Amino acid sequence: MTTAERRREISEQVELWLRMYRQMVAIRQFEMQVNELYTRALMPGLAHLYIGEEAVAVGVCEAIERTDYITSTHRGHGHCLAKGASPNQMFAELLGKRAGYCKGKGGSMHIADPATGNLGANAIVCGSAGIATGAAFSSRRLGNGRIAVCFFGEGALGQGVLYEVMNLAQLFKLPVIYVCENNLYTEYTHYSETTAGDILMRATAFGVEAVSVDGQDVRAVHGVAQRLVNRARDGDGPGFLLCNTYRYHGHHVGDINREYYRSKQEEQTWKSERDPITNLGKWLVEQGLADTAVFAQVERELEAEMKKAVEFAIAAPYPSVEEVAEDVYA
Ligand SMILES: Cc1ncc(C[n+]2csc(CCOP(=O)(O)OP(=O)(O)O)c2C)c(N)n1
Repeated sequence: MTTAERRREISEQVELWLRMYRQMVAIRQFEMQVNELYTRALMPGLAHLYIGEEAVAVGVCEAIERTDYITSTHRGHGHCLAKGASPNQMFAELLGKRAGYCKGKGGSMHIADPATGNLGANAIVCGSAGIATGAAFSSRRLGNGRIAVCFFGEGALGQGVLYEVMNLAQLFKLPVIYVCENNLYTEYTHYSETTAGDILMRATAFGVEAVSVDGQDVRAVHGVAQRLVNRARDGDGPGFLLCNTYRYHGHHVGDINREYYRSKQEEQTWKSERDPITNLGKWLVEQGLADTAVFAQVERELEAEMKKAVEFAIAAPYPSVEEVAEDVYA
């Protein structure tokens, strides 16, 4: 490699890290606005915040193309944003407005965005494993080179469909990556009370390439995801990525008193020692690649952007009564 090529490679790397930093801040600022909307009773229903887990969606989505597919979960805002969804349309959907992704009829847990390859969130735990695997099957049949990423929480490890699809995916060498976000709790129960044995072995039993990564380290998530994505695209079959992470807020926005299932001390330790945004920032500064003023600026910009998107959604009209049954299939 020539010096010029090496320089270009380094500058592309730095660009990627700064982009990932920005994306994580965007997700956090979006979610902080969601919490605010809930607290001010402006949002119908509940939402499940992704704050604390940003490095997973961002690290993985930066390893795939816009044309690749993702499927998401009830805790899906981060996945949508990382794949390129518009905050205006997302907030509009959350507030039940016509400008939303599902014309206001789906809400937080049903956001889909075909333009960015997002096949949809799913309120059923593990509900999208079959959809992602089917998308990978169609990619293989059509030979279009696309891969599918299936995000799910560790609670989905208890669903049989996951093992049916991993079996088929490995037999057919499908280009699908199963991304398990282990944030330790399935609602209010620690995963060790519901999940026997070793999680990775559940995938390796089928011969699926399985890797565990620190889900608070976006560079690590991105690196491992890229390797699994490359081999899936090359026809080497599915991957399973276990991301060890943590949600800072409750299971949903209304889950305020959590001490009966986890301690304040535990929450504090994750926030102060393992925050994905702070730690990437620190590392960039230590490497001399950015200074703290840049981070403050990014935060200000994204806070303003998300507030503007909220204003857009609040001002947007509701769907009319005549269209209540339109686009509703079940
Ligand atoms: C099939 C099914 N069973 C139960 C529920 C109720 N439920 C909603 S979220 C949830 C916990 C999900 O935990 P996990 O998959 O670990 O995701 P996390 O909320 O931690 O991101 C449960 C049990 C559901 N939505 N679907």
